[in-house]
Amino acid sequence: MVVERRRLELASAETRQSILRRTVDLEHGALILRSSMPHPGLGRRGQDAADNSLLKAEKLVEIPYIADENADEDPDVTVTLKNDGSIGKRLKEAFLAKGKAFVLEQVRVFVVAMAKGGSTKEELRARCSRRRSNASRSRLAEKLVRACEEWGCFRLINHGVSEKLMSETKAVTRSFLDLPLEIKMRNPSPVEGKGYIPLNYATPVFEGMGIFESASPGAVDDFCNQLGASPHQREIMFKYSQALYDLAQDLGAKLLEGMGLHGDLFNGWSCQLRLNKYHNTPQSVGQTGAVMHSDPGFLTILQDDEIIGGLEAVSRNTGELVPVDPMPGTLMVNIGDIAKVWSNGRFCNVKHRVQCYEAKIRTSIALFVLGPRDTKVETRHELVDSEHPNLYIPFDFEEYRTLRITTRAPTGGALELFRATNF
Ligand SMILES: O=C(O)CCC(=O)C(=O)O
Repeated sequence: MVVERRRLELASAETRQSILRRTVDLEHGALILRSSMPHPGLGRRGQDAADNSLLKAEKLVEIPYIADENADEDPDVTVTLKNDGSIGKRLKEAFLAKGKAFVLEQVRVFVVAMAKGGSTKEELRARCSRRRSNASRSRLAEKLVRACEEWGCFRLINHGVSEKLMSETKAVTRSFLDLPLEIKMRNPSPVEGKGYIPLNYATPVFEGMGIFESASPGAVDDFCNQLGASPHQREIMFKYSQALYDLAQDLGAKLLEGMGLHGDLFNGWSCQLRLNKYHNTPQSVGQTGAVMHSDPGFLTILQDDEIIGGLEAVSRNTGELVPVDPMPGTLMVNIGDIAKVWSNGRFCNVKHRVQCYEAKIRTSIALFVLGPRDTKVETRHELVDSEHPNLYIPFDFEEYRTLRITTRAPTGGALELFRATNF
């Protein structure tokens, strides 16, 4: 059986490690790295007229004669590209490193099947699509883990929360934060950071409200009662907190999968929804809206302002502060202190802050997945071995949260108090 030349179209992304444009596509399992650097032949952000950031190139892959008797060999393939510039060269290298094995495997499967009399077209198509969906699911899980390790933050696209619900929730958030002070004060703050925080000396441009245990029955209703919310506002807040909670559970499952672990993550954990408003004025431009911190919990799913930037994250590799540009319709994920403990130091509890870039109100909504309510925070035992001794002793999440405040250690320094001494 002779397999003829095949024409393949491969896509490659700009690989500049730019947090500005780092996205994880939850639906299609693709990690898209978008560059904000101009690229020859492309627009300002490496995008084409249709706003696509992926670079496509047409290739010709020539495969030598393959028959059932030599289907197990590793033949040389020739790759010819129309674009033989630097992008073409990288595509070619990427194909030879990753794509070749895949293509040859498909060819082998085909050859073996044909030697046995052949599969029907439908069988082949069904098998292909099953394999593609399994492979892309686990590739996505691995990419999520890598993003947690390398940056501790990433943007999600195709996350399943509708743009309509996102923008309705933003509108409700803005209307809540525009309420008179005496009404906002009804959102109590028994513990720092859990309820309403008015503008104050320490945070002169920041004000925020909170729904503690937002996934517990009645929590959203109680919050809405405090503010005298309308049925519409109530419905939106309820739907959004549910949608984000479900997304968090999904992320937890994918992180487990990416780490090769079983069980469940985040089931029965405390969550908190926060509504944030930054009163940016001409006088505050250049000042800090939210001081440098890491998030205390495992992860935060953030709907940042769709227009006004200001969020900045610290690169784990270089220590540089990198602006995180708004990207409407996406959700930002920040990995927190508890994830660092859980992963035995593998995940990065990203340090971040919010700066005032321009004199316009900035609004954001954050779902914090905090920590287990009834059990201790501890490292997954599968991630501990003689080469990776356990870095932390088990502790209560609330105890840790209090220590972070009392020791004034907003960037995770209080974790040192729970360091194991076994190394
Ligand atoms: O408002 C933002 O974009 C970020 C808020 C934040 O850092 C946080 O809630 O931890």
